[in-house]
Amino acid sequence: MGFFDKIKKIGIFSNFISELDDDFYEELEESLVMADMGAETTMEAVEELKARCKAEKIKDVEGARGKMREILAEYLTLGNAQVDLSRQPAVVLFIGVNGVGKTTSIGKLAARWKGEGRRVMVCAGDTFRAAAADQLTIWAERAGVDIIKQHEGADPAAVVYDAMSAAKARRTDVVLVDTAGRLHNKQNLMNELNKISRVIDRECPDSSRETLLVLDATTGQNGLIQAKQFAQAAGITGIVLTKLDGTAKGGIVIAIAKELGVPVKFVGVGEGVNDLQPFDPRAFTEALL
Ligand SMILES: Nc1nc2c(ncn2[C@@H]2O[C@H](COP(=O)(O)OP(=O)(O)OP(=O)(O)O)[C@@H](O)[C@H]2O)c(=O)[nH]1
Ligand SMILES: [Mg+2]
Repeated sequence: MGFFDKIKKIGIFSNFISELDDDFYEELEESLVMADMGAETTMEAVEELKARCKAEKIKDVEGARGKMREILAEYLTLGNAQVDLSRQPAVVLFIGVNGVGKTTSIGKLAARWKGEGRRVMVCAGDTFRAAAADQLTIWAERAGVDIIKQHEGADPAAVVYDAMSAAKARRTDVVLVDTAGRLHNKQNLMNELNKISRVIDRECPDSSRETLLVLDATTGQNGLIQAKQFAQAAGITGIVLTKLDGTAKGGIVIAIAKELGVPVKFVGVGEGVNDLQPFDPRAFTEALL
């Protein structure tokens, strides 16, 4: 069963009484918190809904449902949802804690962009474990894209340097950079990312840049905490929310988008190469409500 089907099953609005009374708003709040939207975001959204229903004299559940979708869609469209690949070689850096799906998402996106006719390269910036480069190599071969890697334990910034040089020489359109998974409170995160950033600035000063934070949707509210800490340390331009196939609680997307003002750019809905989709706020809120 796909994520949207699961979410539909929650049917936030389905068993509601027909009047917009206190019970209605209470039950709505409960449902949104259950869907992982977070207490704070839920309360703000429901207050906003009350205000709009009052101002626009909406008195029925159907009308309220439409308004709620409108409010959540507004939260989800803060910031630019597109990935900027306009100035080549565009560089897209993937960061996030262990096991969230960074390498897998890179593999899927490399295949997608290659399929769109772009010249794609992946860069094995996770030098922490030898297996990391092996895993990325398999994805690169599958997608038919270039890979730049070094030995285990190499300086990630040195691998990125190699990738930038190769990308310029080969006229690559986009370089996807993998990084080692790490806890958001590790001190060296900022140092390492800064070093990588300086290499890119020096080698490819005119390139488009994105830093995508990869989050596992099944971690719920903890994802919001991770997102806040990474945002402070690294300046993220977008979120990739993975493993939505494993949860019916995608409301965390709304909490993150609203609280950080950072758009969700892609969602992962499975382990296969085609299981990564551009995030569609309208389809999402319609499925949720
Ligand atoms: N069901 C499902 N599984 C996913 C998705 N994305 C990734 N995975 C799985 O999650 C596991 C970890 O994925 P990786 O890509 O290795 O994660 P990572 O962030 O690179 O991990 P580290 O390099 O160890 O930090 C793998 O088994 C993936 O197949 C998704 O959208 N849905
Ligand atoms: Mg990895």
